[in-house]
Amino acid sequence: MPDCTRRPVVLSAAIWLAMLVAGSPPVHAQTLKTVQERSTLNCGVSQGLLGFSSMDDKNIWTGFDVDICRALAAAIFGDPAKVTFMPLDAAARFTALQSNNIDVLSRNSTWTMSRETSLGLIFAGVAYYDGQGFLVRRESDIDTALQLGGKTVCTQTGTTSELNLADYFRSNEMPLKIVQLGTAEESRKAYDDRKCDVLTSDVSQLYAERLKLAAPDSHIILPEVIAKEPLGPAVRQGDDQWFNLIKWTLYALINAEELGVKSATIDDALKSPNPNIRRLVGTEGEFGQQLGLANDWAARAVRAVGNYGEIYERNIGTQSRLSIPRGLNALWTQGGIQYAPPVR
Ligand SMILES: N[C@@H](CCC(=O)N[C@@H](CS)C(=O)NCC(=O)O)C(=O)O
Repeated sequence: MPDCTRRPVVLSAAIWLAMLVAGSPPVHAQTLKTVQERSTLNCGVSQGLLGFSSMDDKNIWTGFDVDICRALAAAIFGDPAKVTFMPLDAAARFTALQSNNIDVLSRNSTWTMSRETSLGLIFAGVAYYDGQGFLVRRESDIDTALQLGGKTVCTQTGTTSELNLADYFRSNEMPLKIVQLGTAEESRKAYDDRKCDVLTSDVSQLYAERLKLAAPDSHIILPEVIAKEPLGPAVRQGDDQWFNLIKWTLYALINAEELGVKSATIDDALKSPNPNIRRLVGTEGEFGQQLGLANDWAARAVRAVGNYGEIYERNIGTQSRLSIPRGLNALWTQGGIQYAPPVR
């Protein structure tokens, strides 16, 4: 089964070779310049995934993935509003990046080897360590994934979820009936309408989708996590400046949490004598300039959306309806694995 139905264009060796022979940088280099000239960042997001990217009742995009886009806009322009959100389904997301329709993809996308080695894309880091799980009806009396043999499972086309699902059933020698749907909404509806016994996707999404079911409390997430799903922003290969900008803005948000730099206290941080904080907020060194930005690039991002922990708690953590525990996404200093290299 291919990774996507509408298959993203695999850049052929011939195209790469032609680029090299011509001695010119790939056509998609200098993304920052294009973004600055356009005065808005084109950010690919999901079409409607509570907590990650969805429109609120005032038609404003909100969510964890959305805030990464806003942090980038704040870092680039000093204005978190300079983002154009481009909602994409799973199958269309990588093609949108390849064809320059978006500058960055911030859409619950799993970092896998083939998405880098065959699609010409590169992941800038892990914004959210996720895993794949299963949602079932409480009344089914199923309490482990090993009882799922012969059940009908709903999943979304063009995702890692459909591939891992097949692997898991095959390796446990369980018969499987799959119902493949095009969007998250269709999957949820099919499950709610009992067209399938099980819904599978990234666990974070199961939390989000459960809230939208007719009777959320009548469904449980099984304890098994059957695959690693490291989610993060992706860009095109061949533009290292842009790649660094996305990567270091994400790391800046994580480092800000570690250093206790928050949106409400950013003005204090700008006066801090702590060298780690000074480098992060740009009162020492020229780290922003080296990215092609202003030296207070990270301070702008944190002022606009908060540090990593603030973004997490507001959208998907304890202050949100999803209430997903930090778990693996806690900082390495707090028992998790979120760990950003230093700004120095
Ligand atoms: N992380 C996985 C799954 C991503 C994915 O697209 N999942 C579906 C739900 S099963 C989704 O989020 N859909 C949102 C949408 O269609 O807007 C991947 O990168 O393939």
